[in-house]
Amino acid sequence: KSGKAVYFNNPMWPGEAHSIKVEKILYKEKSEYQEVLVFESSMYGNVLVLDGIVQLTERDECAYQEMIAHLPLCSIHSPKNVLVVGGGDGGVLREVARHSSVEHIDICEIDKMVIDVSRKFFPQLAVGFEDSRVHLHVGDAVDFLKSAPEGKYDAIIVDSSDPVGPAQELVEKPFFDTIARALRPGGVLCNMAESMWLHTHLIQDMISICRETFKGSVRYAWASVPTYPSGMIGFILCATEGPPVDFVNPINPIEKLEGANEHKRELQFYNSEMHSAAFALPAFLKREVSLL
Ligand code: AAT
Repeated sequence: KSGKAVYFNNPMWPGEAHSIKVEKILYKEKSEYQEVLVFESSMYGNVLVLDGIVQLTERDECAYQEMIAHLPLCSIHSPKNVLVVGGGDGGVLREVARHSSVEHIDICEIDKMVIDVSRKFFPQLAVGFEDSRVHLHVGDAVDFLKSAPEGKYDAIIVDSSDPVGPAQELVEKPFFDTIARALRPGGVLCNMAESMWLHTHLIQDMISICRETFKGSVRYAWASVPTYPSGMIGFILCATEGPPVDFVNPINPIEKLEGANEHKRELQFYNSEMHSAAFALPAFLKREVSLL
């Protein structure tokens, strides 16, 4: 009884719930920040759930991790310094590591339990931590970015949870200010940005904050991810003032990157066609968030 009430009352999608059949609960603990649950499903492999919200499944994680990493990294020439915010499962690191131009990858994840659980139950994501370019920082990304050196990063990828728990501040203006400061001129941000069906207002707010903060281009892209609310997820892409960035037409196409597709596992979802197509938006969204 109470379980149902919890899932249908999530303020991010009131009155809605998506169900995935549980074969076996593999792990359930309260960390300092959230409830961490891993279960084996019948159709989607192992599933990671934080505070009752699906963060990833083995079956469809490829769509989210590949898009959030390659949309920004294929939009600039030879990215070298990259920061991942959140992403404690390691999946985004695995994707960033395909780019041989990258020399240094910082990751700032708040919850060590997510990292430990991923190492145990999601080895094909946690493999991302094994790359020698990766430097792990366990802590709040808000603090990490406040003290990050100015202009250090070519790209920042915000792979964070929904803004109801520890990720609350990650959708607010002061956080975006620290990101813009930490990026080099012409550097890029790719930020997880919810569902256009459920969160038009949140997307609108994030886009107006980003337009104020980043003086280069600001665009919205999306991809199909069946186990996320409404079956899709969006991304906001922003560039700081500097060499102009055309997000829609990748200047650093993955197909030309040496070894990117042989790197331990083949790409499952991302290619240059998916990249450009991701920026095509439905009429209602263009109108409501006044996107070009
Ligand atoms: N890779 C896909 C999964 C995620 S995980 C998001 C991560 O962000 C979690 O591990 C969470 O602990 C971390 N996080 C949350 N707040 C902070 C913070 N303030 N600083 C650093 N890390 C943080 C994303 C799934 C998207 C789900 C969409 N519905």
